[in-house]
Amino acid sequence: MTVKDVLVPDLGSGDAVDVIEIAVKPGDRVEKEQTILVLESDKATVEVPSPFAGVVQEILVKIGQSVKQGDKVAAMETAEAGVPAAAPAANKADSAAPKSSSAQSEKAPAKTETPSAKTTAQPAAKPASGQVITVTIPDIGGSEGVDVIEVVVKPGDVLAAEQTMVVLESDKATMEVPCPQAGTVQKVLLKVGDKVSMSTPVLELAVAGVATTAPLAAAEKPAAAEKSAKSTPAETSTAAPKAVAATPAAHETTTPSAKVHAGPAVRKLARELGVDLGRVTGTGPRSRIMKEDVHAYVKQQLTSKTSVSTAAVSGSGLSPLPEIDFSQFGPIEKVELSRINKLSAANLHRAWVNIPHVTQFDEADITDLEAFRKSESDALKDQDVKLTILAFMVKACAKSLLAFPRFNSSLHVGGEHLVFKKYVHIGIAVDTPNGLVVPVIRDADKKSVIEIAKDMQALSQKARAKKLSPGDMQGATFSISSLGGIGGTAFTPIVNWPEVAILGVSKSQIKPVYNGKEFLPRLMLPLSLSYDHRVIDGAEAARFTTYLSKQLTDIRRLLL
Ligand code: CAO
Repeated sequence: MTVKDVLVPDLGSGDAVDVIEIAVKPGDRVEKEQTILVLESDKATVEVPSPFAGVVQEILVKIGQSVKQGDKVAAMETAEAGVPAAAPAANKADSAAPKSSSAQSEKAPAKTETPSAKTTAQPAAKPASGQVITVTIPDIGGSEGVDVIEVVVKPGDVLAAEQTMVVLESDKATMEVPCPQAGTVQKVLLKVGDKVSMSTPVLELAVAGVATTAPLAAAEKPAAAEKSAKSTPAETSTAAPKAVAATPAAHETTTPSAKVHAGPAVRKLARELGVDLGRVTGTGPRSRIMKEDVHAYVKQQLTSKTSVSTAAVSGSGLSPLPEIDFSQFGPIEKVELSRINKLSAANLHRAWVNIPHVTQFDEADITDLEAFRKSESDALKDQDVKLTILAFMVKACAKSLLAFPRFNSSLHVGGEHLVFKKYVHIGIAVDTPNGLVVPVIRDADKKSVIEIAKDMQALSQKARAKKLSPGDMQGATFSISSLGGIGGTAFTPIVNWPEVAILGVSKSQIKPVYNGKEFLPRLMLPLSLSYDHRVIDGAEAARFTTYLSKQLTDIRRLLL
């Protein structure tokens, strides 16, 4: 038995890389080729295999530590004799590595297939701007038939130099292949699952940038500068592999694959389980995704599927809220929600999630309206009619809807067209002990304020007596939610889909209003108009509330 050091193999660059995972611990018996640690640079993840079978004596590095070729990473007790000092393989390491007979500084085989940054670092020639070139796979350490696991570009994409085109994965390494120069992707020549080797074509690229006089390109092909990109004969350019020697530019890459930090084993596991690694949160160093993260993600998905199916609300792609046992904090009581509560919760949530809401606030001077209402109220009381501000509001809204028909429309679910309604039915939110209901005043534009007041009275009584029929609550084209009898200065009501707008009314207050000469006490009514911004733009909403406010300020306009 001898103790041998395991060294960092030739990684294709002299640059330091981080130790991100240590797969073994002292006392572990490892097989030859078994991964003992994982190294990662900005662009490549490399698993370092043990060059021999044996028992781990000591781990000489820590997670997060930077290491370079030749650094000692572990001490192993091994019975193997005559172990080759250096791996054959990947790059130039084999020829350079001395064979150690003392076996005190064995070099781990560089079976990483890491693309060598020493090779083909530049395209053979600098083609002219607009010229179409074929970008190929660079030297990937002599590996053949390496799997394409991600293609992160598509025709039409404008690539910066060094931007990742594809991600390759062998048994032991994952590597991103960057585009050697900026340009526009004309055609992608490979797909996920293809097997590639050095020189396999990746894509056709219309080269961007200032035309170059690159002599090599010009010598090989006729100058392409005057030709259109399409007629330019394709040239070949080889991408420099993004191995451990990532250039600074590569740090700025924002392609999806660049966001996924995971080793080959994790990627394999994800593929087996059908997990999109882009959705998994990595808990390893530099947010690297570990096997446990993939397992945790799968577990969470399975759990959330169960709770979503039993939830009252439809899925929105958001993760569901977790259930909390409040009894752990103090005494509690559970009260079952009414059917109306549950229905309105689902409807409100659906509208809130699906409709981009904006709320426009305004005030209407209702001093004269209120004086008139009071003057008429007593006489109407004898006829059992309660003339409320809300009855005037409904009438003023009906008139405004005729003037602004978009507010009386619905958006087709496919978003292709608007449905303009030639009727004006206004829903009134009524607060009942059982929850919120919205009965509808039909043809409000054709009714007098007194008729509207009578309808409202009848409907709110029916609502509170739980006697509303489904027909009483259907077909509204616009809604009003009045909290004015209760209080508040403004609020943001939720659009009652399939309507596109809703008016919130808050409590009127006497305020000092300047008329250009003096401040006068005026009764001001706060208005909050929420609308579906897909259908109504802000200017139109401001015009609507201004118009409505004018109707309320001088109710003679309602007669026009
Ligand atoms: N400013 C000041 N006072 C107001 C007012 C306003 N904007 N609106 C109503 N009032 C007054 C009324 O004049 C009335 O006073 P009097 O009793 O002295 O005449 C008092 O407030 C109560 O009014 P009301 O509620 O009986 O009548 P209404 O026409 O204003 O409203 C109804 C009817 C059914 C809409 C109302 O009772 C109701 O249920 N409102 C709640 C709606 C709701 O919950 N909306 C929220 C939906 S989103 O969760």
